Amino acid sequence: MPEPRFKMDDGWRVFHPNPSRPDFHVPPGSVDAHCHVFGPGNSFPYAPKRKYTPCDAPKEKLWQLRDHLGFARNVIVQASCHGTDNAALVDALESSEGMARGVCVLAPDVATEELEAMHRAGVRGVRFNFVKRLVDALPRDRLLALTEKIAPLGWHIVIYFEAHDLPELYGFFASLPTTVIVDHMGRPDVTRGTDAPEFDLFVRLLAENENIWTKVSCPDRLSQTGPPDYADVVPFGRHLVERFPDRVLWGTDWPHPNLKSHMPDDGKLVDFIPKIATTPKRQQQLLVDNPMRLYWPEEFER
Ligand code: 0GY
Repeated sequence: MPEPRFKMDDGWRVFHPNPSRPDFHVPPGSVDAHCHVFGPGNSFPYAPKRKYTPCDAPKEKLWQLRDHLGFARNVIVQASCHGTDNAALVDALESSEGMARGVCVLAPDVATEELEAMHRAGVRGVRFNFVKRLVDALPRDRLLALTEKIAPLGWHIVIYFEAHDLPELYGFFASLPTTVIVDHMGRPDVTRGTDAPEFDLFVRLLAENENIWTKVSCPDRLSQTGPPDYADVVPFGRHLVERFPDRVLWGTDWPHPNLKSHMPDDGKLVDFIPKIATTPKRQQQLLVDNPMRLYWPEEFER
């Protein structure tokens, strides 16, 4: 074994070594629409400007988890520790036999040929990250220039921000011309309830902009009451699934970067799904129809 080139941060929590098998059986063809691959760092070095150094979380482990949880497909999102070098992502997509799609992160000067190569590998979106502890966000004019670059490919935009930053970002998000997916329900403060002004503003963002979707993911990041039930997050997820049933996605967020409180058992995260998508119809929309329509439209016939 070669010496590891990177040492994970002190206190970094490694993904669950042995997740339980979920009680909830996901529908056939389900998509885990938010997960990551990290490295391995010796083959795919972490970015010099990263804000954290994770444990390696290679594609083979992701495929094992997919099969263990009963999922069929993945959408892999480029994480900030890899910066704008999407090589690990592309490598995973290329070895997925068409069963994974990707969301990349782009430098403003990305070449058209590079975008086209990523498209061939299965990339279908770009992520704009506004979470200050993770990245120094690009100025808006550069992000808008990127939206023009991706337009010919029909890609969408994934946005990641925290609820307290939404008032300032609202107008920018509403102006985006593509389908837009908001990560992790816009990261509400769940101690404040679903009728708090911040969550209300987030719901308004979706109500007023039919091109904006959200991932009802990451109860483990948002919860104060904690595992295994994440009970305080249920009303938020359920509200969004009921109000916007054809604009919601779900993902494990494996390997769960930067979690400090605990490392979730991925099987228990799957058992969270029927609490927020309470009927077979809603589960089919959340786990199959919506992600297939967005990421595999050529295979989606409904
Ligand atoms: C997530 C959440 C986080 C990390 C990243 O790109 C990233 O590094 O997205 C986080 O720390 O909240 O979606 O993986």
